[in-house]
Amino acid sequence: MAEGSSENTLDVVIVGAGFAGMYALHSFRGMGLQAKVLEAGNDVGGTWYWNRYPGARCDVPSVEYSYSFDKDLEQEWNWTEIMAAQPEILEYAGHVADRFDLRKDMQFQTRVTRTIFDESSNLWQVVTDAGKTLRARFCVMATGCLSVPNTPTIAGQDSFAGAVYHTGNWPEAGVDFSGLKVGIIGTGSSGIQSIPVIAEQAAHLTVFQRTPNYTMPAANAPLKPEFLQQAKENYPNIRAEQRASQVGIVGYGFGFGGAENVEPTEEIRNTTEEERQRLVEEEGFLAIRRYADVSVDEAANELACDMYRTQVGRVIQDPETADALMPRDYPMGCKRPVIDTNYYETFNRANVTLVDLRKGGIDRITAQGVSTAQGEHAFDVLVYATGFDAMTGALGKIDIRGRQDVALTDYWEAGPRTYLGLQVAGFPNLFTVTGPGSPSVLSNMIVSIEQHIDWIAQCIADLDQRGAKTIEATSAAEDAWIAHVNEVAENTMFTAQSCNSWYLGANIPGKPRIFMPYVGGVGVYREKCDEVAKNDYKGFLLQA
Ligand code: FAD
Ligand code: N01
Repeated sequence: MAEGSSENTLDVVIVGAGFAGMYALHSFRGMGLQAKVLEAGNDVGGTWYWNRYPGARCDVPSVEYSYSFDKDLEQEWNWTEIMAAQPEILEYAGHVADRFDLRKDMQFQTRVTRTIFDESSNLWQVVTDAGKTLRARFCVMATGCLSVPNTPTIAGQDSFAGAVYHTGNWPEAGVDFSGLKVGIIGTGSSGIQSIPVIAEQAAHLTVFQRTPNYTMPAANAPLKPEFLQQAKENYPNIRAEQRASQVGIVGYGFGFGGAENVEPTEEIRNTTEEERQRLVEEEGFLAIRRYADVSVDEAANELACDMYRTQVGRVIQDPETADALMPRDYPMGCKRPVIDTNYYETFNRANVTLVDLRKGGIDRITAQGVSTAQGEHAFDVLVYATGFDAMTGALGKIDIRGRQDVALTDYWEAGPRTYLGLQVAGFPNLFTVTGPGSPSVLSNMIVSIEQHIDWIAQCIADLDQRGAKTIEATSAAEDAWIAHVNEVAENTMFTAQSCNSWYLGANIPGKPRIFMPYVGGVGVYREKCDEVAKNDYKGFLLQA
């Protein structure tokens, strides 16, 4: 249908069919609203649909990384591992879609390219890559925080003769690495999860590492049936605790075969060198978990980093490789925490080579492989594990126009501006699920997704009840919220001078250096959002 021609006006268009879009559709339909989901992929699942790389897995206990909105769903789904692998999570998403008949209001293989707020009708016009336009009172961006893979620009990259993959856009059919020589660029979470699994299959794996990471052993294991049963019986308490917690995780499950959930209570500054060394020998990396000051004090953090490097040296047999794998010059905890299965052990394998790009970076990609200042590396397959244009990437790819045709990308030129991470001034009736300025990626995201969708659903119900047509954040409320978001992030490891994380946009050349998520905590944030709603949507302008 051509732009401008009419189709029934919907109440809500939802962009994205990940966990956010799925729950949004279920909620809005349940309120009697006409809602439709547009999704670029072929099916539901979002992150878990796209990230099918070997080793992809959740790092939140399965019983906690799951929807809470339906008690029967909670009881009928049986997680098999403490932390579920990608296929199981995708199966869960599919099960939810079937159970609530979600696909009938979803349109797949449809990318939203533009959304324009029409001030005369107070409707959003949502334009797809097929040139069709849908109209809706509300537009909910459930486009994901980690849904735009980042492939760095490297000279010659189109000349590589073999197959090229990105962990964030893995083929549905999978990849068989048997007998192949593989090169992988990147040692973030995706690299750290996939490297051990690819190494087991490939003839040879060359790892190109620019920055060594801090990663803790995952200690994943099958879920014991009696534990799962206990969790099911205890779900009301688990959910209540999650919602009131800092990051939406209560650690349920880590004591049942996985690493025990240790509350950091000790001060590393009060320890001696001998004591720290003894603990590393006894407990390895996990010894560090007991110290509370590591996350708030850079000097304390550096002591923990020393313990960490000692343990890397204990695990890695070759001293040069060990040295290359030791993170230096930035604090532990400034980036998204990583947990792994056999990551360091993998570098003791004869078929794995580590290329430390700190000793000479990538010059170019050639037909045969990668050419670095240290020499040539040839392989059959190249894998980019180079991350995402996080938090703002998916929104930035859509031409979003608010009042007076202002483009969101222009409004956000100096960094994202939101009120509560939910709305942007000048963009009425547009909601960003887990947007910048909310706990989002610092939390168990299903908890944060449910909280946002519940809030948006209640907001729409309240607007309808009052006969209000539009809701939009005021600039003053937005300014005050941004100031608060910045204030709570100050003096944390996240904003340390030496930190270069995707939370700060530092992985994307030219992206403004702004700490994007809200570090105040899931529980505190929920209270703030509820308070705003209760106080007549304080900080929002409602118009009839
Ligand atoms: P997504 O799942 O990203 O879904 C967004 C969807 O929107 C995508 O399907 C995308 O195709 C679609 N979309 C985007 N733009 C458009 C457009 N213009 N038009 C149409 N469709 C569009 N979080 C945790 O809490 N715990 C974890 O352990 C964890 N592990 C992770 C592991 C990996 C490998 C990754 C990449 C992320 C992980 N996350 C984890 C974060 C994860 O993204 C969230 O937990 C959650 O799945 C996000 O759901 P979502 O629906 O908000 O977004
Ligand atoms: O991406 P990343 P990711 N040359 O940005 C390197 C979630 N997730 O996909 O650090 C050479 O962390 C880059 O190097 P450097 C989770 O939230 C969760 O791994 O910039 N190297 C880095 O090593 C996570 O944080 C799980 O120096 C280049 C890597 O690529 C987020 O997704 C699993 C380069 C990118 O690391 C993103 O993780 C997977 C270049 N030009 C993902 N450009 C769980 O376990 C980039 N790199 C829950």
